[in-house]
Amino acid sequence: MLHLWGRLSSINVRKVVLCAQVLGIELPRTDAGLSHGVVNTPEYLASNPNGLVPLLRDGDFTLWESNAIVRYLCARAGRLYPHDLQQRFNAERWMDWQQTTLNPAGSPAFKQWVRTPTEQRNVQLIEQSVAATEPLFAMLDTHLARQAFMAGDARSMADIPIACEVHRWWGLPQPRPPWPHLERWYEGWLAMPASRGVLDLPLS
Ligand SMILES: N[C@@H](CCC(=O)N[C@@H](CS)C(=O)NCC(=O)O)C(=O)O
Repeated sequence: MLHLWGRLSSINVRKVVLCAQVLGIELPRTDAGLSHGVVNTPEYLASNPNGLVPLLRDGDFTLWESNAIVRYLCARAGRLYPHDLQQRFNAERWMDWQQTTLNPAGSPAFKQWVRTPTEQRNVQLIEQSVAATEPLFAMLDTHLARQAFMAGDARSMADIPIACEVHRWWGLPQPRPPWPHLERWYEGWLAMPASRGVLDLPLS
């Protein structure tokens, strides 16, 4: 019944695929967005008027916004979705932070390094993006020095979008400071078979 639309080169699609794999959910996927098209068809726009990916269908129900989809899949599976109200909102808070703070900080460097031809690359934009992003990863490193996972002692839905951000940042051809606690947490992700096909993908 479940189906996903979106190209795997999108961080927002990768989040959903990683989530499904961690939950052990079968999630057939149709490539959509950029060169794949689909997102501007009337049928697609009827379900997602933003014309963006990802889009999830579950029977008659459709859902867009990647972190909402991650929440939905976890709640539907009854896993990685904290039952305790305060624990749940602890996780929610990190997901909102990823979307509103970490992602906008790191996106320009990603777009310049990966999606911009060398001769058009804007080094200043990369430097600004690095300057905005490194303090955020340092903050995550401090956070993960105190606890094993983003929202406490157990992996939760909050770890998924952040893992995809780390995957994208680590894939850029630039040096980064040592963040040992963040590295430890991310190595835990890479050791999970469920991360394969997502966190080992080259950026594109
Ligand atoms: N806030 C939205 C952002 C969705 C978004 O911007 N998706 C991008 C890919 S990361 C997109 O659809 N780009 C146009 C395209 O692929 O055609 C979400 O998290 O789902």
